[in-house]
Amino acid sequence: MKFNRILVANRGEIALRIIRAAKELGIETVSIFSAGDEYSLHTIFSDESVRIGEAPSEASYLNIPQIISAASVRGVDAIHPGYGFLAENPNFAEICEENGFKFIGPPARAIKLMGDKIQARKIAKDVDVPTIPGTDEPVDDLRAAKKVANSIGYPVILKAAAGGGGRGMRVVHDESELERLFVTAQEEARIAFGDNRIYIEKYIVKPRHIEVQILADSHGNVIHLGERECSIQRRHQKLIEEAPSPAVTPQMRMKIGEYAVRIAKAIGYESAGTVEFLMDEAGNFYFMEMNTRVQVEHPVTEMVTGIDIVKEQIRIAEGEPLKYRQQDIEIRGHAIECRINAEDPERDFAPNPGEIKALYFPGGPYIRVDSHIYSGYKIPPHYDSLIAKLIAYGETRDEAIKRMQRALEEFIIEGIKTTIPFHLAIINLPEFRAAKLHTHFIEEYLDKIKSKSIEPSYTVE
Ligand code: MV4
Repeated sequence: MKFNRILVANRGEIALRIIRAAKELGIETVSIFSAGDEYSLHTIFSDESVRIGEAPSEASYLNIPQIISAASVRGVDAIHPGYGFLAENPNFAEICEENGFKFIGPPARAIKLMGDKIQARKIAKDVDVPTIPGTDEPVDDLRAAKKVANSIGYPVILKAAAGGGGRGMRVVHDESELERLFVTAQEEARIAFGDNRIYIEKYIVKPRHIEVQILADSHGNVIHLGERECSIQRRHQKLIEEAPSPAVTPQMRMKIGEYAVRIAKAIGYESAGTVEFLMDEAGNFYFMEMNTRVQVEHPVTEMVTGIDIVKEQIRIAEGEPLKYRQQDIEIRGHAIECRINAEDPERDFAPNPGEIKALYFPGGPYIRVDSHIYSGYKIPPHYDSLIAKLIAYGETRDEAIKRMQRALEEFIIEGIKTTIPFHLAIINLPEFRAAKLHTHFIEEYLDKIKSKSIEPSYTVE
């Protein structure tokens, strides 16, 4: 069914991203906005907008009855959840469908399956995708935990079955630490997720985070668009992502691509999705989890494949078959994304909301800025601090880095602190240039990065 109009159940840069895709497809958009977002661009760029509640997310972007009622009143065919908020809430997906709105995302049962990390591990194992040595069932008590940990060998990691994205994890180095942490971990999981189930894996030291983008249509076609490397993160917030991974060869890409496709097929997946892997220092890949949404970092894949992932996602929801077959997919060049946050790196990345006093977006060849900010815009304090994604493309990684450097230098944001100086310092580190990346990179070089943090080149009086 072709869509005439869709509701965008999100805000910020991803709401704009979805509105742009819809416009190019000739689909009208209805946006929703909270009391804190009255002057937000997504309300202006959409064809219609509906005020949905007070500024706190619970009253607005998480308020399911209000969103459904806006969708009904404005007569939309479908709802796009973006990322965050309701994107991975299987109940929301179900409620959309029950009310006659196509959910532009995977089937509710796929979201539910992948939300249970023990279940997700089982599915991967069933289709012979390597998983990290560990338990296939929840570990009920300390006695069982000790037995498991001894058989896999320390260090181990305790993970909440209902966790994910780094929430509800504890690294354990020896038995005495396990004694101190196990029951606490169960308790924390119960409080955070209403589910105390814990499973245990061997802890992989200094891994790389590598994820594979997939597209699956409603006719059983599944393809992958290669991988992204997302190892540059801090406290489970990604800072820099790139495609392709400098550590992945074409042979490895084919292998992990097949793993990702196999998992998607096993659960009858539909829509855009991402299968996450850890790569150990020996170059082995292990399935970690699946993200059943479009991700923040999807643009780097768009740049190296030439495919508009959000447009494809909408077309898939319309029931259209994929425009591409696997053999049509070619990875060309290199793309890097820096996430620009309204945060002060000198104050432990404390959010730094406020008014943008002056703004200039970088440009020139092969630079993309996905952002909802403008000069005079007031960043509300209620939401996440991402204010722009800066994406640089080059024929080689080196060219992409050089473009990124000059684009970061051109970027003018006055009135608030941002992570731009921090990004400049990272991309200038010899270790980053040499692509010696791992998930503890920022931790390891934090002092060096801070001391080399590069203040803006240009200012506006
Ligand atoms: C791990 C791991 C090492 N060994 N599992 C963090 C996010 C969540 N998806 C799983 N995570 C990890 N799981 C085992 N067995 C290390 C991490 C991890 C990590 C993974 C990806 C990106 C950043 C990370 C930062 C710290 C820990």
